[in-house]
Amino acid sequence: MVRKPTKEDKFSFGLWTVGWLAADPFGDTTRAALKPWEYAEKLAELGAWGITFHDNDVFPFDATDAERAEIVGKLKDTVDATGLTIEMVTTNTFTHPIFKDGGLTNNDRSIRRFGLRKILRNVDLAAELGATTFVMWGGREGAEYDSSKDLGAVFDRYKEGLDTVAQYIKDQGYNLRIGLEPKPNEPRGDIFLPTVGHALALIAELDNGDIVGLNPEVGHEQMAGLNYTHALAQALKAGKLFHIDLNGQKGLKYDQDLVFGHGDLLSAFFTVDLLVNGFPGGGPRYEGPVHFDYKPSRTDGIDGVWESAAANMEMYIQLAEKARAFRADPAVQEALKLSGIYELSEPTLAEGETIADLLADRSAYEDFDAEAAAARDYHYVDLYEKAVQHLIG
Ligand code: GLO
Ligand code: NI
Ligand code: NI
Ligand code: NI
Repeated sequence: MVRKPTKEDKFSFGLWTVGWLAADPFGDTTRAALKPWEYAEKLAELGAWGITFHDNDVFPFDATDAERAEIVGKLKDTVDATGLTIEMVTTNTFTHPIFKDGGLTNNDRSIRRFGLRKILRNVDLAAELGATTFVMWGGREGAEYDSSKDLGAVFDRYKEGLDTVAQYIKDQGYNLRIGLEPKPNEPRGDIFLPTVGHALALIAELDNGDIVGLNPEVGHEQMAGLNYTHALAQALKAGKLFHIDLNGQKGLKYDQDLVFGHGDLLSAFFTVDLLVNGFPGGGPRYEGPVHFDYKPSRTDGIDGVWESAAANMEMYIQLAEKARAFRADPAVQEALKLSGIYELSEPTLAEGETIADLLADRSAYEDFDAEAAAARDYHYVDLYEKAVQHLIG
């Protein structure tokens, strides 16, 4: 039996996850819609701590101010009554046909201005509801044809858009940070900012990059054939891991949004290992919410929605326990030493050593026995096997 989640676990879910009605490009919806607050209520019952949403998960695109206020009020009442936290708010700039060529990078300036206004309006709402992260997934910022865009102007407009939103947050004095969510493709043939690395590079060029970081998603990095845990590590070291989207993906295909751990389980184990244990040599830790961005299977009904929501949390709890046991195991600690894991924390040049000192150190090169060093056995397979044993044992 896996223990029940508590608020201390800081599990949160997008309302669009459990709220996905399972329409796909080839088929109609397979489930009926509940009200936003009904999803929230049930998530709280299952042990979630927080919820997140797009503006249009809660109220329609064309809602009047009065309708918007009424619906948001109802959700807020449920959130308060259940003790949930609205930790992140995000904007839908992808569903309505106006955004078919993107919001911030649309070729049509009037649509870029409309997109910005929709985002800023939602920044106000995020702040009002106490959210601390504002995710921006540029799903429609992309192209199918290389001739569709002035690719130079694309990055000027992307930066202008992000800087404008970040500047507005600062001007208003909101306690909000922006989390960019990279994705390589789907719904566009190619999406700009396809990976965590691309996003980090763009953030470094922003005027207001200090409050812009990342919201990396498991499946998105894996759709690019990349290692999610490595992406988290680099974002962490850059001080940019503001938020996470956990889910599951099986290889290079469409965005599956499976339950966390139901894709590459070993990769999920090492992701949780990094999140709960940090780097072996110390350093920045992720302290944010454990946020799930998955889709309940199209073949499940409403009971399956709740089973799958619970499965995400169960998976994380189990992997966290196993990852802690793995690091605490004396045999593993021995193996870590044998593999040289802790040696990597030692700077390659000694403290105060100059490049001239390095060049003068004959033991580092002239007298160095490269053949002997090359013969070192790192025992990485045995170390990995110990992790596998902890995972399945
Ligand atoms: C789609 C994305 C999407 C974002 C959401 C939050 O693949 O994962 O669900 O996470 O729009 O901004
Ligand atoms: Ni996604
Ligand atoms: Ni996904
Ligand atoms: Ni996501």
